[in-house]
Amino acid sequence: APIGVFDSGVGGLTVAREIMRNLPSEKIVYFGDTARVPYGSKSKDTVIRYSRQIIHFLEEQQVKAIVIACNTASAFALDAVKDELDIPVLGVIEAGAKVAAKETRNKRVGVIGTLGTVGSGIHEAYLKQLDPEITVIGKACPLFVPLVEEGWLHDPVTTEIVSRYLQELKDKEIDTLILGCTHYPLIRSTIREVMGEGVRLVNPAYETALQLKALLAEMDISSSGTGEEDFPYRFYVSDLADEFKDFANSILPYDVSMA
Ligand code: DGN
Repeated sequence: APIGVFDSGVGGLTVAREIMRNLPSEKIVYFGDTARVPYGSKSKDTVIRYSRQIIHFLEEQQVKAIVIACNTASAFALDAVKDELDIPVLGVIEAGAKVAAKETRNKRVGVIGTLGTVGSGIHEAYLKQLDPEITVIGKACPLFVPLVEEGWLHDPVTTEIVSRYLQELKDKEIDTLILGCTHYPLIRSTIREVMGEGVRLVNPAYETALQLKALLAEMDISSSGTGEEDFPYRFYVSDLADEFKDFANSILPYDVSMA
């Protein structure tokens, strides 16, 4: 059975991509809610409602586990939905928080994400649980998503905006930064340049793929991957399939076709 992955739109492809790389035997059914993106500026109740609908769709696709690739949906909906399901469901917050807690030396961790994610305080809750001495400095960076979707990954305008948002985190001397939004790994090099080499960048997409791998192994539901299917990935969206496909083709090493 495949892994179900969903996101508010295209961004979750950074999570799907890490699952493809790190769990190459697994099939994936991806759902991008392109008709209702962004989730980052919507209320908790609305994001829970949307997430339930998508989870229902993924269950109909007979998935064996679900990854909520969207940080905002993970922050708002994971707790609400996880006990309603018979299959395991992972968000992207926990794995990133765990690695950040382990990596920080000065116990000053920065978190960047949408307004919804940063406002939820969920990273702080996880991090404090892991180590009460950690100080969490959150900063919502709402302009990053449109910059990435515009394809301005290496652009002076992006560097300027990244510098403006992240100055506060530099001033507060964080040594670890969680990239708490699906799109941010795609501007990682600009964030790295602005923050400097001394700051450890945590990519929750990658950490969640590793967590998923461990979970599947532990539950003994990993796929052995017979390789009989030439393209084990299916993509669904709620709108704008052509735009989704263009974005997917720009970041995945496959020619994506839509279901
Ligand atoms: N996928 C969202 C997230 O990771 O928070 C970003 C896009 C959005 O809904 N604003």
